[in-house]
Amino acid sequence: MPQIVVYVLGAESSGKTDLVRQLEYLSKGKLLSVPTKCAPTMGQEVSALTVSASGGKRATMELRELGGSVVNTWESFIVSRKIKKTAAVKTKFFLLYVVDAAAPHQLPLASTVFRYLTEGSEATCAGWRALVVLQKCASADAMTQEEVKDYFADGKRREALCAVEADSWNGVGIGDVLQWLAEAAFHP
Ligand SMILES: Nc1nc2c(ncn2[C@@H]2O[C@H](COP(=O)(O)OP(=O)(O)OP(=O)(O)O)[C@@H](O)[C@H]2O)c(=O)[nH]1
Ligand SMILES: [Mg+2]
Repeated sequence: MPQIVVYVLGAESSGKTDLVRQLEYLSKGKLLSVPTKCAPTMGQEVSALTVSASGGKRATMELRELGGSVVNTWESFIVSRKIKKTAAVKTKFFLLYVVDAAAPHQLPLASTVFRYLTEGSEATCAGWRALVVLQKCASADAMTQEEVKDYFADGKRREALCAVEADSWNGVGIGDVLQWLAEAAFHP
């Protein structure tokens, strides 16, 4: 089984830490049912998540959230983790890109950074499986995934772009994110 590293990126206050907490809870069969307070992530937070796939298969992955306030240093964090790859153990990298569905004003910057990190063969996250997580989807006037997808990719990339609506305050879509991670983990 290859080593799996999942980067959780997104603008400040988009809901990354809250999402990670709910993923950890749901992976243990529980769900947080009250809103929680999270301190802003200063730098990087690393945790482990175990996901289950069909047939009883399980995979443990390393989750790395980078705070939105250090967006200027995301690349150097990622590059230093990529350098740690050893020839003996294959490492797969995935990206959970969290977007605040209730903050349309953040969309231009959020999508520009996503494209910068993922588009083109030289991009830092080129070739990674990526899921755009539209967080806080139960908020009033939340944007839908169809409304935001055009910002994040064009043409064939747009058609292939995976996105999910989620709300970590009530658990909506958290199971879908876990399922996406499990499928990605066991995809050849
Ligand atoms: N309405 C709503 N608010 C949420 C949800 N998830 C998180 N929040 C709130 O959004 C704020 C920011 O959440 P965080 O998880 O700390 O955001 P973050 O993306 O980790 O922020 P940084 O670490 O600073 O980059 C907090 O006040 C959360 O309680 C959600 O599903 N719905
Ligand atoms: Mg955080």
